[in-house]
Amino acid sequence: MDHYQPDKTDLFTFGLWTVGNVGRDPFGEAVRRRLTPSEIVQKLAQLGAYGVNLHDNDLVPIGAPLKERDRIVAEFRAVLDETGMKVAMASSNLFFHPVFKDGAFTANDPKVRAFAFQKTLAAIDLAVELGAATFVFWGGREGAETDACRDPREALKRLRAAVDFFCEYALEQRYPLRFALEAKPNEPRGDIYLATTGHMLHFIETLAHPEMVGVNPEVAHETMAGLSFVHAVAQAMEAGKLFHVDLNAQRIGRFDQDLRFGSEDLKQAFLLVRLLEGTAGGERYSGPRHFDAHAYRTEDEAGVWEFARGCMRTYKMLAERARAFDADPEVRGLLAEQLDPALEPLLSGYTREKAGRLRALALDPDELSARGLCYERLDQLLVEFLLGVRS
Ligand code: DIG
Ligand code: MN
Ligand code: MN
Repeated sequence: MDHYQPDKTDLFTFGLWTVGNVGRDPFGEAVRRRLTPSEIVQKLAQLGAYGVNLHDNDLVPIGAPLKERDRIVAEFRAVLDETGMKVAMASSNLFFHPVFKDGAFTANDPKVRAFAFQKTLAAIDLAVELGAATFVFWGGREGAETDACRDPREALKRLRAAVDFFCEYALEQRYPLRFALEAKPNEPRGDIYLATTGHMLHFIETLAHPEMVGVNPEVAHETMAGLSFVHAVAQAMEAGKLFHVDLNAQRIGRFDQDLRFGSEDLKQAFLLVRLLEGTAGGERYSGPRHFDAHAYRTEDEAGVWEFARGCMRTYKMLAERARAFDADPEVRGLLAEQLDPALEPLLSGYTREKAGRLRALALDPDELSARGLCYERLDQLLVEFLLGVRS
């Protein structure tokens, strides 16, 4: 019995652009043929995925006449129905066409911004028609190479105006849709506005409808910025804003590699899955596990499906390891020792009485500092569970 064979209950999703990646990069042409959306849906269904995600133009070519658009969508929906696959998330491609070379919502030319609004209205309609619950904004072109081109404060105002506009549109249309903002520090722009998930969490609080907007953090993007992805996701979860998540792998100090999930920093991938699955006792993330990643350029089509299988299997293996780790008596014992519940009530919710009791406590910093925390033993246990030498 293969315990790591995924099924729809795992909620694994892939963007059409991920397994559909043809291996083109800035220094080389495509190495694989383009798969059709129907082929992708059928193959992912066979592998045990729950659904797919798409940008408007992953399915409908930009500028396609309405009749052609409707035919393509009808054909796609038929394959979704035939396979039981869902469209979990959708987005608008506001980064590929040259018109967006100075940005989409933040471009200086209002006609370009108007085109981005027009395109996004249609993409939101498509998302709802396909049953997506989440619409992602990834502002790949919302940035600058020279900040002489516009005041970054103006760019933020334009971004806020756009997100507020589309929240109002969804409300007026009574669309059952939430929006998720995806941060990235740079690439393709020299610097991208709202560079990290932390920036996005603040920005959301400045919006007209913050309750409709969350974040879609991506492993590679926070790692590119040299940040802890686990901390970014934890902050989003604690704020009730983890509306979606992009899973992949990344080596720090490199371009956005979008590698197979778990193929680089296994310890951080373990800690991320432990956080998402809630095996240590905290809230469990209930949304789709989206692999925004692609196969190595070295791979043929068989290699692409190995890539997809590997993303899902590694996630399931890490989830099983995290469950074992957090169920281990020695691990639980070590974590319990850290929590002295007696003083907790004093350490929040100011009252004059609490302040008085805190002042009266006899606390010897030298004595406190002498205590060892046993984190070496705890982390060694993590490593041994991760390596499978403890179960
Ligand atoms: C890049 O990481 C971005 C785009 O691929 C897409 O808009 C978004 C959705 O996952 N991720
Ligand atoms: Mn990426
Ligand atoms: Mn992404």
